[in-house]
Amino acid sequence: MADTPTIQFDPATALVVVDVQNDFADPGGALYVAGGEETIPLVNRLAAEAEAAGATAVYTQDWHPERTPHFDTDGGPWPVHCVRGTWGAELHPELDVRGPVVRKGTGGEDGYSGFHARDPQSGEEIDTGLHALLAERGIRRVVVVGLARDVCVKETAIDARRLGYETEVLLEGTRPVEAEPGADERARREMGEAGVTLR
Ligand code: VGL
Ligand code: ZN
Repeated sequence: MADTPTIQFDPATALVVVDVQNDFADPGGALYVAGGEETIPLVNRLAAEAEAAGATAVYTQDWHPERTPHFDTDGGPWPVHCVRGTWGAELHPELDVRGPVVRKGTGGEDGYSGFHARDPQSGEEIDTGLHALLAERGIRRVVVVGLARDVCVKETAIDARRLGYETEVLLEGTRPVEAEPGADERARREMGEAGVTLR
């Protein structure tokens, strides 16, 4: 990984590690993202560097009820995954957790972004508390890694930008799920258009 870009961490920067959970990062997971586990050594290295520099590392966790319109069993787009309290919802055992964990999708809403969820029925926006947590620590810049690049990483990065954070996605620390062909390319374009820096 000699060509991995270095990230300069400082106390106003947060490393946001999105959904590195068994269902996404273990080949036996319900919504396995190809190569998801390969991101873990890099993510762990970045988290250690962040900690050493006085930066914050935060971890999001997809945390769904058993039944939700997010799942194909109830008319949604995804196979059942990250059901709260199950093995699939646990953070991957090789992930070093060096900061707070923020759960999303907890009330049956879609919860793609680490910052907000949207109720698929009412359209209501639900705050996860991540923005307040970062604001409290004086964070101005966010570096996003994790899974999946074209779903939750994308939504989290675009939301961070919208909330005024300087936002970077380190592509090597992410993998796409590509539920539809072209989703990853589209996601990269959308992130770029939103002002997210892709490295
Ligand atoms: C995700 C699909 C459904 C993700 C979460 O973490 O990217 N993707 N729920
Ligand atoms: Zn989900």
